[in-house]
Amino acid sequence: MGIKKINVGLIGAGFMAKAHSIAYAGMPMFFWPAPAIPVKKMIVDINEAAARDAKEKFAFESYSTDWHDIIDDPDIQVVDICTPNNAHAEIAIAAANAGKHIICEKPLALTPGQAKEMYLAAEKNHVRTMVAFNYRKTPAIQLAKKYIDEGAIGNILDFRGTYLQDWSADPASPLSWRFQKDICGSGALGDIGTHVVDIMRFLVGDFKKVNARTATYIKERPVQTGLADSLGNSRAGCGAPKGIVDVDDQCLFMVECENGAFGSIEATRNAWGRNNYITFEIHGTKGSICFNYERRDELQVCFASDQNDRRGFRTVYTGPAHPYGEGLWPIPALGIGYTETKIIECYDFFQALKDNTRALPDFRDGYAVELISEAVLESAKTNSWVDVKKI
Ligand code: SOE
Repeated sequence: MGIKKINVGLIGAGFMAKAHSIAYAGMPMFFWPAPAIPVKKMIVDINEAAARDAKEKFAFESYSTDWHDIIDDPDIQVVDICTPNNAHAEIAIAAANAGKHIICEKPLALTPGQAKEMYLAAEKNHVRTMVAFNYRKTPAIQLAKKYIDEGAIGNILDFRGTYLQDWSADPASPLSWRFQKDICGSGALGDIGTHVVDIMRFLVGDFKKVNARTATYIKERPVQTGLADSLGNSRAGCGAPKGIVDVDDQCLFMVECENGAFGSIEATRNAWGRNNYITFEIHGTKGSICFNYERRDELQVCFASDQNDRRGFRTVYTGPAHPYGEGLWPIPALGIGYTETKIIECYDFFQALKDNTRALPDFRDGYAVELISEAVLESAKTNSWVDVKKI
């Protein structure tokens, strides 16, 4: 059919490499004719055994322990960064300077300064970018966006969002890179809070100011043995000496948007019993929308225009009639998973390359989120409202 093949080099062989590799393989199977056929050329990890294993497991053509091999390979057009956060900037800037398109895991960088350099390098070299805030790709969240854009819930008054997990609630769970500021930048805020920030920016609009509290409840943890991030497996840290946690375990903040809407966002990885509890509720002048990722096929909506003896929340199960539905499954509620969000992300990225348009959310959005994170941390430190800097 003459569909273009685009070669991908992926850096970092952990959990995200698995998600992205499945997406490269699955995207053309869902969205046909595909905007491109991604070809898994090379996977890199500093741990040779992990790189070798990942090549076989995720079906790459080759592997290396040096990410420069991807940058230097003229046959690779897309660089996919799935490393811990502290490596994003250097790799992305090198990739942009080599003229390669980039998809980078979130949060984009350790600081707004780094994010700005990444964004500017991409602009200068005219390469396309995407930051992997995949949850906004959930069809139910895209449907929420459609209803909002159509005016179905009127002007947005407020947004209340959470991202709650419990994998770090056990003090015996190990000190992975996600608790070390020089590697991750911030804790619950950067790791998961930024997903909700991205969703709120997508659905409600730009942030004007924030007022935040952060806390670190577990101040030291057993140093992790082994390289792979074990995401809270307390056996991985068993008996090891302890190291300092220098990032937030929890953050909670109020938001005022440029358009006047208010919001609140809460993120923690210490909420026993909560697994991947991304929720939001949006109230508008003509209706409300509710979402819970743990029931991600469903969108709860209430329209004020409904006759008042039957007004209330109704459940819409996403399916073929909804965003991306033509490519996904033929019957509503067959089930959208984490994989599907990554497949849609991959589809949007390659579609943008084909159309030569922005692949949203891109490095500009990632930079905007970094400016918000900076304001949140500053607000928590100074105990005051802080204006979010403009790009
Ligand atoms: C750990 O909190 C984590 O893997 C996040 O880093 C991801 O962004 C989230 O999707 C799942 O949880």
